[in-house]
Amino acid sequence: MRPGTLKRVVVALIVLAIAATACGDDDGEAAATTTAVTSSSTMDMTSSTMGDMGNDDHPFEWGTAGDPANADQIIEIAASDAFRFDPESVEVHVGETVTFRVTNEGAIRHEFVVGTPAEQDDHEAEMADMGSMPMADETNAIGIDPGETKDLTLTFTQAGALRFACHVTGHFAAGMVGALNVQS
Ligand SMILES: [Cu+2]
Repeated sequence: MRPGTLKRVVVALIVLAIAATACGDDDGEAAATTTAVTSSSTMDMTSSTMGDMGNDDHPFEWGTAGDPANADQIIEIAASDAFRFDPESVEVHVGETVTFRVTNEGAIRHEFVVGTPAEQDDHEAEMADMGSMPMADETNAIGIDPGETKDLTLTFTQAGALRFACHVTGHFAAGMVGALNVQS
């Protein structure tokens, strides 16, 4: 057994033990699992990257998950292989619950991620670190397969200039980003 192997096995066992006790819904336990995973020497990720990814149960400064049954409006958006959304700009209001109904009209996978310009830049950097691994759906993000239509419902709590963007490798850089203006 090489010197590093035992440590790796021990870390793996700790990760398994913590994962087994985590129920999934509890934020604290989920965070503990994330921390344990990032301490493994077999993972080439920084803890800050994983920490940012574990926030899917938390509200954002600009909004939170919305109840589709209480949506004030449904906004239909098409994603295309030309790396564009149609429409490229939408407006909503503070206090509104909005369902974004996103249709992937292309032949490749796209994403619909809502956030501030800074959050979009951070997300793009994270995705670049992770290669082409598809992201899991989160409060503010969905992945849409070719031909699929998928809903994302958000309640907006703060006015501001948000963006919706696709972070499949190369798409954001190619301009697959739109404006989401939250009016007061
Ligand atoms: Cu895309």
